Amino acid sequence: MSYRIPDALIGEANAKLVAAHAEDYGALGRRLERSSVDIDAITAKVAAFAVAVPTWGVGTGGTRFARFPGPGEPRGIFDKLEDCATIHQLTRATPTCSPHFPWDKVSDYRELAERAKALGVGFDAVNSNTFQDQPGQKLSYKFGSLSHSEKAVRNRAVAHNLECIEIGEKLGSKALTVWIADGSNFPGQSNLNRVFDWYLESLNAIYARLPDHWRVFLEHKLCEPAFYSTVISDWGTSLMAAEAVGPKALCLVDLGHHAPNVNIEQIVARLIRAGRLAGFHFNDSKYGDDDLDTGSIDPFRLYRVFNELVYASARGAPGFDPAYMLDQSHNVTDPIESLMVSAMEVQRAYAQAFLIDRAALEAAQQANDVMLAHRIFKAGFVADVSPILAEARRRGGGAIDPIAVYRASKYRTHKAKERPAVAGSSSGIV
Ligand code: LRH
Ligand code: MN
Repeated sequence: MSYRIPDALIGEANAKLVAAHAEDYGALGRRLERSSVDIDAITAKVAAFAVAVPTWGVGTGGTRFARFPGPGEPRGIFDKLEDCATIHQLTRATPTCSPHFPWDKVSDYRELAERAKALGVGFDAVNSNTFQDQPGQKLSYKFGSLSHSEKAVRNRAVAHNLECIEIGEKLGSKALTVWIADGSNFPGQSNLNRVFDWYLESLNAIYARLPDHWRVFLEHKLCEPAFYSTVISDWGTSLMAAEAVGPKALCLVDLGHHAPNVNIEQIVARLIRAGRLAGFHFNDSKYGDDDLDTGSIDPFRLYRVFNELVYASARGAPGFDPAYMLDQSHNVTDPIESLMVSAMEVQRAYAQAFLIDRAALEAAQQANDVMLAHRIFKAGFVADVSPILAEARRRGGGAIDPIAVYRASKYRTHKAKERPAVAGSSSGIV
């Protein structure tokens, strides 16, 4: 029988913390009341907020230089599901995971769906992979996939995406995320126009087979692994493609996929206005697609993004129904701890965005009272909403302090015993 953290351990730990927590929650509640903000209303919003865990993120990540796997590494999707369930058990913020194929390929998807159900984890968007060749693959993706110059390779890439949809249907997923590495490293290597036409031809073939109520998420990325041109390099190209194939095609924003200092919240505002915001791959970065923990480098940026999301939801923006997912690589931390903290940081930005007095902000913006507008805008970011996040967890049966309970459970030590290290095992990317 594989080890699960006993819920009693959460109860015992919460019992020791609840008095101090109640005091903090009460104090924050009284403070917010003075600005006619109902703390319980925000706690309810946070409790209903969910962000999906990337299955490829629960194993230790690495770089092209090295990967330093830790004890109890997940050996495959069944172990990954256990770890995803543990993250949700303690945070109550991550009821679904986002799988990646063929990394999470199994022979019996009904068995996988049943195991996930038993663990209380659902499946969010499925991710296709036409950026790596599989062992023995003849039609290589070296020079591209959905935009490859050879029809046979494009067809192979389309077929893989259709297979991902079939798998997703068995798992109860409702969306396909398509990120392609296609691009070039030399000026002149590829025809920048024709590759986009080929991509659209392939995307149309995938779109034609998208089940009802499914959506396809197009993920743009500035560069890497291609370093001169990338076929779907920015939100504008992604939006052109989405509008070219149909209303079920939407644009997914991976925070790390932009040039440094790009104003991502404005891109989010434009995609919301176009009714084409698919959702997010949350992470953080300082230089490139660093895939660092969400909120670890620039939590104010995350807050500015959530301001656009809470504002869109408040005004009932048409077609606004984004999917929230994490997409990170954990090279030096326990991936479970990083994913728990990152899920809570996403919730933090969400809760803080509700503390903006939107009527006062509107008036200050209208009056061009710059400093007043900025201070009203930033008021949410400087508020410590930790008691709200803890209360949402506590009410959901989670831990007031998930990291403390996780460490007290010795979950990783248990898994190290259950999961003998597999030489050459990988978390996915490396
Ligand atoms: C590409 C990306 C994409 C995934 C991959 C694991 O950089 O963000 O979302 O397929 O990481
Ligand atoms: Mn991503």
